This record gives sequence, structure tokens and C-alpha cells, in this order.
Amino acid sequence: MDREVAGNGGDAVEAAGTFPESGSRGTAEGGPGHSPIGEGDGMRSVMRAATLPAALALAAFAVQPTPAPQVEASFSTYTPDAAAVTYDPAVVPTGATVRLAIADAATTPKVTLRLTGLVPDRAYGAHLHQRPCGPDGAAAGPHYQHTSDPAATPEKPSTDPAYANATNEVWLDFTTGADGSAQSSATHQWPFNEQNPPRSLIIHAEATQTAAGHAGMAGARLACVNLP
Ligand SMILES: [Cu+2]
Repeated sequence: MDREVAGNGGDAVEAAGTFPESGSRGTAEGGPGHSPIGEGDGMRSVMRAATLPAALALAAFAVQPTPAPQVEASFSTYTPDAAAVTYDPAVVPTGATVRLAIADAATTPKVTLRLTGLVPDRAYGAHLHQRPCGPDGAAAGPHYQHTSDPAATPEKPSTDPAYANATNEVWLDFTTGADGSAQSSATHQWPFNEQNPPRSLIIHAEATQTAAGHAGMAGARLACVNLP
């Protein structure tokens, strides 16, 4: 059985078993009510004393200058406006959470995926796909590819390792920890296509295969997340 993900360009995928629950979710990245400048008396006096350039530098330090687009959602059964859909609640339970962020999409995209509430100690496959989530997993279409496999058709998606690999596609396979959480990330050296960027993340039942004729296959489509 070929269930290894690391064999073919796997260096683009960094999967880790668990990630620490910081307890500060939503506070670090400009959530509601996150003021760029503190409002205490001390801060006001700093602002009075500061020159304009110094004030700008202070503001830049206090907030991320260009927050990465991200989606943060809980999985639910399909509705047309659901951000995250589960097609198999036994393996991606309703209420499991996902946070998916995309940085530098126009240059060197870095996609970061964090999940909670999944089945503990289990390997999942995950990739970015071409179309948005729909009523079933098939709606998301084939994998997003930087260089499209000329032999692929809608009926027969790319399984050529020259195209279906973790360097030419965005693979985010992960293994959950004992608490059912996981994270992974992938960075690429090519920009996302502006007209046809990836539209969704699909979570699959198995780790992604890499052998010729099977490359990119990862079993059933368990869940889908619309990209920001
Ligand atoms: Cu996929």
C-alpha cells in the first residue's frame, strides 16, 4: 500500500500532529474590537508625544499590516452558504472547526490549515480544489494545479505524478493528535491564478497517494471548506 505523502515533492507539506490550544483564539489577528492603538492614558500620552512617523511605526507594530485572507468556521451539513461542509459526519463531525489562511497569494502562497474536533490519531488527505463546495464532494472538481496536466479531463482527473504532486498542487495532508486536532501548511513558489484561483479545500479519507496512475488520489471526499 502506498500511503506515503512524503515521497514526491512532499517537502512542500509540513504536517504536524497537534497544535497547542492557546486559548486566545480570535484575539491575535485583528478580530472584532481589536483596536490598532491602545486606549489607555499611557498610550494617549505616547501618541501626543510621538512624531507622525513614529506613530505610524507604532501602529504597524500593533496590527498586521495586511492580514491574510482567512476563513474560520464550524463544519455543518450542506447549505448553499455554508462556509465548511461535512459529507461524512462520522469522520468530520458537525461542529468540528477549521481555520484556513492564505498569505501572499499573488507571489508565494502560504496556506495554513488548523482543525479541531476530528477523529483522534487519524490520517486525512487534503488539497485545494478548483471549484467551490457543493451538495456533494464531487462539486469541488479536480485539484488546483499550477501547471495543468494536458492529459486530464473532467471525467479523468490528473493522476500523473509529473503534475499531481505536492509541488504543482496544494497538498495539506495531516494526522490528528490524541485530541482530534491537527495543523498543516504548504508554501509554493508560484502565485495563484488571479482569474481562476483555488476555490475550496477538500478533506479526504486517506493520505494522498503518489504512485503513477494513483497520484493525488486520497479516498472519499469527507468535507469541504470554501476559500476566503
Ligand atoms: Cu483532493
